[in-house]
Amino acid sequence: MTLLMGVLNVTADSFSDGGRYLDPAAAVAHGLALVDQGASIVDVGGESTRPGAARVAAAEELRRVLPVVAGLAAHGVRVSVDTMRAEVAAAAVAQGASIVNDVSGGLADRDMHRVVAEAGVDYVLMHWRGHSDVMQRNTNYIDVVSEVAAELVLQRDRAIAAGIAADRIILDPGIGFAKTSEQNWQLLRELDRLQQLGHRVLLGVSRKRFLGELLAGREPGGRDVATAALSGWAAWLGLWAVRTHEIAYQRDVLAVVERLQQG
Ligand code: PMM
Repeated sequence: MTLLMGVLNVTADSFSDGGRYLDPAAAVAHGLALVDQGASIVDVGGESTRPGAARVAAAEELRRVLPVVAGLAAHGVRVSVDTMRAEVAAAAVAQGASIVNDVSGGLADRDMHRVVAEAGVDYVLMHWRGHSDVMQRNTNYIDVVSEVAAELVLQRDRAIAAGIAADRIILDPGIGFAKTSEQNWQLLRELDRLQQLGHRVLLGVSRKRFLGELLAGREPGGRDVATAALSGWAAWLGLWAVRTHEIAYQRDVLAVVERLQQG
């Protein structure tokens, strides 16, 4: 069954939930609410990756993320840490995170693969072509699905060479990261080609801009039904997990798909 990974951004400027959970107690409470609603994993991030965003200093990222990771882990929550920094990944694992979600796939910090290998935890390796301030200039593809797959395989091979076990690696096409809307739709149509690479696959489409474009400029908070439709598609294909802000609608959609698939 496809899992729900709830989004918990401890940031000032994420496009959908920025600024709401900067207080650690509020962040932990929201993470526990996501679990109550049906999330199996809570993904804690301290740095916004919204297109155009500037980077946050490592010390600030640590200050935001660590108390929230520790607080949720103390409640028995399966926590993933959304970071491109090896230093943050290592510290979060020490506080109880059991998944490192690296949107750069190891490209942003050359120590990341080694640190994850030493930690022996699951590793989400996302397709990425540069930091948020420049990524939307890197959307030149001839065949987006083949190129994303090939670039994921390259990083996957580097991760394995650094000592990460193959079955710890989860691939993610990086919807909205160095992709136009049309390229996002093409990747979504052909998700099965990523599954054929032999790893678990995670999908993150929640409330993203291409859904706002489809819905005549609808604001992020009004994109959860569209997100749920894609969660249903992901579940139908058998993806490992979907990363979403909203959980209750998503859980219902996953229950429907699961029931349909019971032969
Ligand atoms: N998208 C965002 C952040 N982290 N992680 C993974 N693995 N996949 C994604 O698609 C992804 C991610 C951006 O969304 P947010 O600003 O709402 O967190």
